[in-house]
Amino acid sequence: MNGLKLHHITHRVTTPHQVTTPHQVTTLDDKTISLSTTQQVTTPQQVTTQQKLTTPQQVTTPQQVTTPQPLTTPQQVTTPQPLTTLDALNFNLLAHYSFEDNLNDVSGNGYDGDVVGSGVTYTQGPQGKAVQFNGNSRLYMEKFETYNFGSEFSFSLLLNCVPPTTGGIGFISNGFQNSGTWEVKIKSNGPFRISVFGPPPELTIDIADFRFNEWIHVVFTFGGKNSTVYINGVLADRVCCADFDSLGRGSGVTIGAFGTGHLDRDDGYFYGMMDEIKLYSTNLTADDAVELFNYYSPLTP
Ligand SMILES: [Ca+2]
Repeated sequence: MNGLKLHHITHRVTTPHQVTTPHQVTTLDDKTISLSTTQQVTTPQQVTTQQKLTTPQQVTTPQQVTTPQPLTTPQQVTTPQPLTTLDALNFNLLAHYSFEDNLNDVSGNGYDGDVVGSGVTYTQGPQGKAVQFNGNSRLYMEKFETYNFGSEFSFSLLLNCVPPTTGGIGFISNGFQNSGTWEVKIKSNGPFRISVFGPPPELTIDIADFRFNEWIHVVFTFGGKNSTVYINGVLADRVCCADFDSLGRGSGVTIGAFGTGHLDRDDGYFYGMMDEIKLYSTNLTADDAVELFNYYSPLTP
């Protein structure tokens, strides 16, 4: 009985060994496969969303806007500060004729001139070229027909005048008496005269010792109540006291002969040269006259 019992025990021990091992191996393999697939799916989703969010934040435009802040333009603007007196006068410049082979108004205001007569020539003057008159032509600036000179105006010019043989000489004007408001002339056998025509008084300055055949600088200013003439920067004469405006009377500016209103009596053609004629809309001071003269000096070609 004991030997049979031993045989039964060995049979029960071997069978459980064969059944348990294959079940455990398969379940372990399934778990490892399923774990590896879930890791591969989750990682690319997290990486792509973070990269897309961070890149637009780094390319921020405010960082590029900060570059134009260190601009040093105000330092460059400070250079033209030292304005000379002539620069300041140019703000009130109506017209400027430099006669560099033409009759252009180089102030840019468009008061260009035309020749009336057989023509003028250009020759060497104190400032580049000068215009030369031969006694049969004048210049006319038509645009001044609509300009009102008002209570203040001035002009500056360089001239070299041949003495008159017969009749008078017209230098520059915007007409005579009822046809204009001011003129510069030499009457027949008379002095060098600058007049402003009011209703009916007129302010007249006569210069007795006028110098011919040499370059001189003349400044005339009108200030509503008085007129002043400077020759070569020195006060020549001053007259007062009127109280009128130099109203426009429809005439343009004539240079080199008598102006409108004179032509029916005597043309008064000018012989000689002129240069750097400037007309201003203000009443120039004595310092301005000196400054202009010094600028053009020496008055030699
Ligand atoms: Ca010139």
